[in-house]
Amino acid sequence: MTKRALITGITGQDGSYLAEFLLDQGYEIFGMVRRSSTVTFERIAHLQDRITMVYADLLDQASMIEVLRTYEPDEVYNLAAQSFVPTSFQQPVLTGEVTALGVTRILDAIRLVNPAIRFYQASSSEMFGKVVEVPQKESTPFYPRSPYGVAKLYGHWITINYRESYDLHASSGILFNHESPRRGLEFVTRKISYNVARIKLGQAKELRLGNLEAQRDWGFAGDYVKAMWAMLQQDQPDDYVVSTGETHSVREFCEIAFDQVGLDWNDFVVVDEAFFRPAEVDLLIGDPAKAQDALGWKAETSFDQLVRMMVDADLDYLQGKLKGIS
Ligand code: NAP
Ligand code: G4F
Repeated sequence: MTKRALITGITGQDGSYLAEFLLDQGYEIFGMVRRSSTVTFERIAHLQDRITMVYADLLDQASMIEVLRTYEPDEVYNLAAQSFVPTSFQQPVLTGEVTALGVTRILDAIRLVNPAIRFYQASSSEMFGKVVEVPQKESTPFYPRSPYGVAKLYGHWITINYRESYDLHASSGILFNHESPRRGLEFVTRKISYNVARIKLGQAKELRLGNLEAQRDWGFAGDYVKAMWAMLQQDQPDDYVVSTGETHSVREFCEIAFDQVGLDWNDFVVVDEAFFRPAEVDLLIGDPAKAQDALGWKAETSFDQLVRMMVDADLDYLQGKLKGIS
């Protein structure tokens, strides 16, 4: 029988890759979108005729109960969130409502409508924050450093709580940073690749960034959505770190990105205090051993490939050869 999946956050980076992957697996896809005065479907424009769009909002529990009743999914992937760390410092309450309490709203909707639905929660390496162990694994204690990280930690624990209290098949993927040509323009990787392309094409003269020494375990989003799916195919729900096992600095990202277009990053990058955060996460590096052993999952795209892919895609995008990534 055809499996039915509901994806919240389908208009986001991960939602678009997960929808592609699940369609390839033969799923029927319901994409949860919120009302907007402009169209937000750019990342999924190429899939729109193969997806059923359903209107609901993580802030509105009744809308989610209605969606579950009407479309009867077998699996729910909760990717929706206020996901940008700096915005979480500016809008901490909204971030808590969406990114933290939104998870309870959807879990409770599942409990009420059909507890047999399998649930994926998009947890985050931001929960490790000021890391107390290197590398970070499933058992590493959490120490979030932003309202976003705190909200994700709530979402993580409420998922575990509903699993233990109501026997839901609810799993969390503790995903480390993952990027792609479809990454939002405000995140550092895409900000770099997009502006490198603009500089190469003569559309910009400099690139203003914050902390160049921050280190992240960066992978490719297209690889990571496969781990989400694999978690829901297991007999038992669980939590998994999903990462490459390597870490690189923002500076290294710049070096490779400018190298891809034959330029020296030192000539264009300007450090600007405006992009520093009230509290920083200095170093993230995940240990993906559990995901590798239990799910058979492994990151397939190297850091170098990722950076160069993003720069090339932005060059194409700015020259009108590629759509759907802004
Ligand atoms: P993203 O591109 O920012 O997408 C976020 C999605 O959430 C968008 O579709 C957005 O819809 C939707 N959304 C926001 N508020 C909503 C609300 N109130 N009701 C319904 N939908 C709402 O994020 P992403 O990079 O794809 O990440 C997917 C998930 O993984 C997020 O939960 C993120 O926090 C988490 N995560 C991401 C990473 C990473 O490195 N990418 C790592 C760990 C965890 P609109 O298009 O309408 O704004
Ligand atoms: O790209 P970022 O904004 O991502 P961040 O804060 O690591 O969060 C992302 O990854 C999390 C997983 O760990 C997700 F849960 C979350 O939703 C999001 O997807 O910043 C990365 C690093 C930071 O240390 C930041 O201080 O880059 C540094 N940075 C330096 N200059 C900058 C800039 N970040 C941004 N956004 N813009 C800059 O100009």
